[in-house]
Amino acid sequence: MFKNVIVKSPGKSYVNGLTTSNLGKPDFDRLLEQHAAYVEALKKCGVEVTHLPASEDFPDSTFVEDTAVLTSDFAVVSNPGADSRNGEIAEMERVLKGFYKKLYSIKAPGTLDGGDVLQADGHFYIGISARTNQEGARQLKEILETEGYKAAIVPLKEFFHLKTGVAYLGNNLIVAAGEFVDHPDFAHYEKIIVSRKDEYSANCILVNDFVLIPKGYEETKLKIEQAGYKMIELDMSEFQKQDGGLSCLSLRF
Ligand code: CIR
Repeated sequence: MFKNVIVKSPGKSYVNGLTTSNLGKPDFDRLLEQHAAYVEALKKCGVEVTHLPASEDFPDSTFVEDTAVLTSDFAVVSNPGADSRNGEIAEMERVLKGFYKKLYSIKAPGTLDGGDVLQADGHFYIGISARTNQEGARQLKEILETEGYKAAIVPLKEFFHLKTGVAYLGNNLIVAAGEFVDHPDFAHYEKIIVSRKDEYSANCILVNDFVLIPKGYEETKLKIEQAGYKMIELDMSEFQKQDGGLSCLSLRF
């Protein structure tokens, strides 16, 4: 069970953040509404929400997931691979010191974005992407193994971050899209397979009794409901425009 989440409001500079998508400029008012609905959904899941104020100097900093990897008893501050985002970790490290006695950090030349790290019970998967390099992944693997977890490094072929295409819902069940559908590292899991057209919905999260998924992906929603989960759907359009998924907006621990 998660007790806590950390979220961070998007600032006005959000619309100038990094993106590879061609979905248009985010609408700031809709963005704030969508962020507020996300926070309300987390509260419904029974977690305590630590809500950080916006930082105009860091346009992408609402995507807090990329700044750390958290477990119940230690935190790893990441070293984000995009220059414009790297400074986000200073605030997060301060915040995490309020929750954790044991903090590790990923150090240069290693880079790592939290969006490339998936936990499935005692096993972590660490993606190598445009943001996470081999050295960053190696450092995290070493930390996790020291702490008694298993860790596997997964080079990505097509997805932006590892969790863009795969989620873990507990009970040995993953939600997989694209390159992860037949990936040998995930062969031993039960799978909900996400179709190409619904690919964005592979980035969903289990928070205690609910699965949060982006709105508008009926096929995936139905499959997850049929697997016995209660769902909360969230409009994510203004986050999707900046390559952000549902998991990216919070750190859960
Ligand atoms: C970025 O390019 O860093 C942001 N615009 C989106 C980050 C999304 N984070 C994630 O998938 N974990």
